[in-house]
Amino acid sequence: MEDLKIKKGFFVQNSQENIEGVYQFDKTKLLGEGGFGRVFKAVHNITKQSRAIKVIPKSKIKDPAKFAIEIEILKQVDHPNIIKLFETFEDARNVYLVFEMCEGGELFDRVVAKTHYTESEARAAFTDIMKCIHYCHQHGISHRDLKLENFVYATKALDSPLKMIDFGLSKVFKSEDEILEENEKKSAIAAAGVKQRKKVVMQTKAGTADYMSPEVLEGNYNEKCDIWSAGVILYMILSGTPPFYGKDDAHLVASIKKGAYRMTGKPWDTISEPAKDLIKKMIVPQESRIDSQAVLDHPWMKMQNKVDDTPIQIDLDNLKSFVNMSKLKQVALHFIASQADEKDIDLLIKEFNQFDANGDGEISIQEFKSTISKFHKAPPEEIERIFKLVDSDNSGRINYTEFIAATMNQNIYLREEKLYQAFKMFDKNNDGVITPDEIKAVLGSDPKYKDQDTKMWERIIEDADTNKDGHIDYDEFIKLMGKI
Ligand code: PIT
Repeated sequence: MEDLKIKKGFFVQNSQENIEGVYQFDKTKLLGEGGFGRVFKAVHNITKQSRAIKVIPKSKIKDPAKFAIEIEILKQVDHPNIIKLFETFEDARNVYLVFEMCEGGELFDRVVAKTHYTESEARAAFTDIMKCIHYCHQHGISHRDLKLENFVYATKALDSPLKMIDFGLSKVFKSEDEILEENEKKSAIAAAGVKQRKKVVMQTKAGTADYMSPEVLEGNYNEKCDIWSAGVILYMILSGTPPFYGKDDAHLVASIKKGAYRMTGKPWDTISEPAKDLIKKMIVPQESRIDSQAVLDHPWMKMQNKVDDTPIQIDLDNLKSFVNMSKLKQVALHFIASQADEKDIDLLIKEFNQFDANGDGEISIQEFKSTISKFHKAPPEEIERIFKLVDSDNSGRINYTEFIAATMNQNIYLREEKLYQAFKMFDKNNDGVITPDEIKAVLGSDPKYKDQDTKMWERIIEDADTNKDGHIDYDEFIKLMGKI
């Protein structure tokens, strides 16, 4: 059971229920409109939580296999700066994707409203952007359609985090096995102090012309195309104007292929040299373009934004108690963490970022040890043991949802509606009890567990099944969750 993996994607369920019975749509609040569907604001009838729901007419789904990739990517990505997909619905006419509601509007609109950002405002926004690009590239995903419109602010606050949306054109350029293999190689190489690089070629024309790299226009490119687009975004945030333009598409394409852009005159003469240097290393031909790690390591990115960043005390006790919880409780906490509202966990997100020194959206054992040791005198073996247990999917790194699950405190997860939702997520047939088969339906969706014998699922139930009748009723579930 130690090796049972918990992945955030397990909890993104596809429902055949009538969506109108679950969510009240606010058709006056159109949040976005893409080639593939429209995004509306909606409210959950019972919990009253706001959601952003993308409605995709089935008639628009030309290539079901490609569409399935988008959903699969959205289910798997787990990063504080990437929009969260909660659940999906399907009826005769449409597919519905239920996302977290970001109230802060598009990055595009804030840039336009301000004409352009100051360097430190730009750095804050661009750091969020690069963190999710780096995370995607590390996980073998390229977005391929990066533009200002594809980033929305989580809240209306000035220091709100940005979230990446719309993976409609994204592509997996590496399989999970390749990534695992590469991670192993990387650790070996890191130990030897050498960096290595791989080459993967993608071959479709994708994206919006303004942000498109010349090699995308030619149709022969790799994930570096995202770095070009990010360079165009940085150029636009800092100056308020696009680097390439043309009176029509043909002229725009010609301007991109030529690759010349202006960085003199207003407002460029007041913009720092490091900022210009970074752009020059991003908007260049593919062969000499830097990668996401090098962008994050660039001197301009390292210039301090805020001086009042007082560290948050890390509470080792929360982590310790998570480690000792029964598997079922851990799974339920993962579910609640995966569905949590940003405002309930804002402090935990800050804590997560404090651990994640290199900003790749995951906590490595080195990052974990060095952060913990700033606050606690725990022996290294103890810290390592805790790390391994919090890393529920055994990826060797603690990801975002794992961290939130392990550090959330009871006044978040012991709320009646959270517990009820978690119970309902397991209780597929709505008969008021959770059975081993239902546990299997949630956790066994990973092909790895397809052939697991039923014993494993029974054992998960056993701990919480106080009256030993072979299943868990709501009372037993509540007791389990309340136990420390
Ligand atoms: C929000 C707020 C908002 C837009 C969205 C979500 C859009 C999300 C989205 C759109 C897509 C997609 C994935 C996510 O493929 O203003 O909370 O087209």
